[in-house]
Amino acid sequence: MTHHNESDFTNNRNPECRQDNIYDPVVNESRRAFFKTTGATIFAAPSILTSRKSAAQVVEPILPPSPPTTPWQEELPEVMESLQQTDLFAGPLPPPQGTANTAAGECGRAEHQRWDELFAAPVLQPGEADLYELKVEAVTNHVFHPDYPPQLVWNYVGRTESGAPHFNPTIFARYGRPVIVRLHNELPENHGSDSTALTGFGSPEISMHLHNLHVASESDGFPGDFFSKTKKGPTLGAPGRFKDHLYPNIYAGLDEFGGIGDSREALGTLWYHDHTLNFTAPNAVRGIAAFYLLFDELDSGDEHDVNANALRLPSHPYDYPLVFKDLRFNTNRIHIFDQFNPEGTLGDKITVNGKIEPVLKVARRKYRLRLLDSGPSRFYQFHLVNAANVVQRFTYIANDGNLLPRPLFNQTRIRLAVAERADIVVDFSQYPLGTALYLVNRLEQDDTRGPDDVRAPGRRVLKFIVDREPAEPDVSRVPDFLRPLRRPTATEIAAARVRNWVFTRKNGMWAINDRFMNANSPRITITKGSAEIWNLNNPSGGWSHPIHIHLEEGIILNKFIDGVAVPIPAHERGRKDVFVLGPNTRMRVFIRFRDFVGKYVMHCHNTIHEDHAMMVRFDISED
Ligand SMILES: [Cu+2]
Repeated sequence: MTHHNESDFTNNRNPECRQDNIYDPVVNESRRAFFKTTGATIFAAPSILTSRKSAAQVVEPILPPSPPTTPWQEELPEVMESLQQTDLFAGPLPPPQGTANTAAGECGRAEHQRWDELFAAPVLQPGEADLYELKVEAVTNHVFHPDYPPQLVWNYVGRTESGAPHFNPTIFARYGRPVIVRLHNELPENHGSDSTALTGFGSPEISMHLHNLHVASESDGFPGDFFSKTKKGPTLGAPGRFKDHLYPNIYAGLDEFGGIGDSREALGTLWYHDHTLNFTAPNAVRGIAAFYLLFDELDSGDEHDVNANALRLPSHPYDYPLVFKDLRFNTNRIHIFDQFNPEGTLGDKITVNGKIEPVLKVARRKYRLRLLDSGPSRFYQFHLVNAANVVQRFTYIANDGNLLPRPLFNQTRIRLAVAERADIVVDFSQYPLGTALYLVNRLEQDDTRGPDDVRAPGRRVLKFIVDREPAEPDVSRVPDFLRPLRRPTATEIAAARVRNWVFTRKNGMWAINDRFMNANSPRITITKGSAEIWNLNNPSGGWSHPIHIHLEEGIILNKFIDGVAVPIPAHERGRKDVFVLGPNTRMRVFIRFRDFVGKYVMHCHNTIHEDHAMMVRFDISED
């Protein structure tokens, strides 16, 4: 096999490429200083390595393993509460408006697109939207595990009904009903002044991305739109204490279909996380990430729904999101992360909803479990096993944000790359009370570049205990058809513009088409309403890149490994927002760019690759 692209890149000394590197002076003085002092090493690195596990590779420093923990000490809550709304008409700040309210302390975002279609006046009127308030805060007493001391995390913090803090709350939303989230940045401004400490990682400026909502650019959490009270990203008008995000909850296809768009484009399992330029990995691994679940007439979130169209999948509280994150702890049992190393820090402790080796007690009935790999860079292959490690079966109903056209019954494994999601339905009614089951990860991975082999029995990351009969009969179901899929026609495919995107290692960092991220100007501009075919190509044998495209989902038309067409796995045959490029893999993806204009990004969602420049800005324009 050849690696001509990477060889070409090695020899490329075009100075313009270097100017494209992302280390914007406005970002962070300490990080800039770091790259200034070590820049020679990084940019002159002579060896571009194309095969894994080569002795010549520069890899992350060898860290001792995280201190041991005794498993199954803590229980996850049996009910995952949703975030309470906040009455933004009653608070000290003025209500949301279309134009950024910089006089009231809002950062200088662009004007909300389509505001006049959604609302009656330039300032929101009562009852027009669901309103939420979140503060990003430093939380100093988080417990990952009882064997580890309480310690610092950063979270989205809302309030419960009683006024108690609600950490990384799940937001429930519904198509046709806009949501406005008022996001406050209350992180300590002087955080990270000790830039060399592995425990001082993270940058206290934030940009909130709701992955992968069909949303206007100014509410998308563009990486260059980060803000704090005194600092701002290069693409934002002014710093501020807060920012209003408008989530219209319309389906893609608004311009084409009218109403609230095309219901075939519905999304279900979304998550919001920090997306600050250069600092997504440290900020998200620090804990700034949570779920946003979106419902509509089909996926109505009510298993008792009498509407004949309703799917009646298992619903709250038996609809339960689970987020996985790999963390590394030092000998003092404190979470560490190396935000300066382009190899990042591979975690060896897998947290589930912020806890190491927790227990979830379940009733004897069906559950919808929504699994999310939030990175920073570990891939998983999950199996559900019993105490004797015998693999159990379940039904796979949704990949990424989307219900599959038809459920995949009798599944035994879930493979997840960073940012991928899988919704599965597990029927716990087949087990006697007292049964213990485990979610195990069988995918080996020993660096941040990508996964290795599958090995049984794997590592247990979550324990289920079937501990009670359901309070009422289980009326939920998994119908044979879930949501129809709009496939592109042959005419649309033939008419689509084709673009090639090549994802490679470059000078010790990560590039797209030989260039690094530049937040300040678009690499390409696309006309709103057009459709394109994107060739996503990972010519390396050494790395895996889960590629995420903002705003729109795509449909994989073809997949090639080593240039040979391979079947597209069943779970990748619906819509996708993460395209998992394994080694020597290329995909042709059909995408429509609809309804909104402005700046967006495509990037590797191995957040370490992303932060080290494997990201591209694309703009959508009116014509
Ligand atoms: Cu990558």
